[in-house]
Amino acid sequence: MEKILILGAAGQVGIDLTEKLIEIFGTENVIASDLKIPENPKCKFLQLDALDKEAIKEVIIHEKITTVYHLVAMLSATGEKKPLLAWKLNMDTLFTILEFAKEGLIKKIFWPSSIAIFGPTTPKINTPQSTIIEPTTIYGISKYAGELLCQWYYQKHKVDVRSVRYPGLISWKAEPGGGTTDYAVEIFYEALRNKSYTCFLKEDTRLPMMYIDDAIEATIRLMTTEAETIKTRTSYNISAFDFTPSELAALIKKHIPDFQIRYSPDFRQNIADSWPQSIDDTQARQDWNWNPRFTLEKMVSEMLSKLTNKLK
Ligand code: AKB
Repeated sequence: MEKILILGAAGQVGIDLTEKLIEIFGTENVIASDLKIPENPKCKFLQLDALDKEAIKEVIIHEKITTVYHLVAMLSATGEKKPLLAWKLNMDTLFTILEFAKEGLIKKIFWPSSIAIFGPTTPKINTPQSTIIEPTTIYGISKYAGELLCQWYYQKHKVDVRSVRYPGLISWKAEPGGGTTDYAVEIFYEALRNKSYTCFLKEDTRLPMMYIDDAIEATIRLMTTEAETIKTRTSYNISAFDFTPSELAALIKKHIPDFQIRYSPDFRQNIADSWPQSIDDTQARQDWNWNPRFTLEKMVSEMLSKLTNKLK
């Protein structure tokens, strides 16, 4: 039986992923950790700083951890404001976990990459798995360096590290923080609370996005597949749908007719303009049967109904 440690369990992916892992592996086999203490931890929770190598090592040994889900990262927008800290947090923590696997302390690692690895020279429509990759944000640079590190540890040291490139993720249990795609979550809160939203991206900025349930499904599917079927040891493209702020607003208006959107683009516009508009995920579909379940329309209905309950 696997014994799992989640680093970054209180973040946007961590909250939903922890619940799913408990459902699959049982409460006794999952340990959640973060700097931030969650309100209602659903399993054993440890307050851990991902930069504290010794503390993590102790937990891994003491709890006989076999698998680490390493979700800690500083995202694109905050990373541009704190580049040195973003690099340190994103790279040092990955090195730590990869080294533990190399030493034989753990058997398997999940580490997410992002569409942020792509840059202005990448083909923007149906961006292929392998293509020109010249990211222009610190976050994107750190994620691409991380992908190559993962591949290096796999090839040189047989470390079983697996990864997907998340697009913008849309979730209702946890709010994202510090990303460029965060508007696609904020808009739902503001639509329900104030019937209006001022978007920090231009109305026609198209980005690849995914509902959180599909992101969790992709993560679990990749992590539970046979090691031999995983042909890509950098990170897999995964895709669900893409939209612009004005298209999303039009869909929200179908449910909330007096909803209004305004646009006031800020520094995040440049970041968004450097990223793809849509992603080709053929390889993930072929290698481990990836297939998203949520369409854009289904995601909008689900977000509005879940958040309506949450905000009551
Ligand atoms: C961000 O906007 O920085 C993230 C991402 C696309 O990885 N959501």
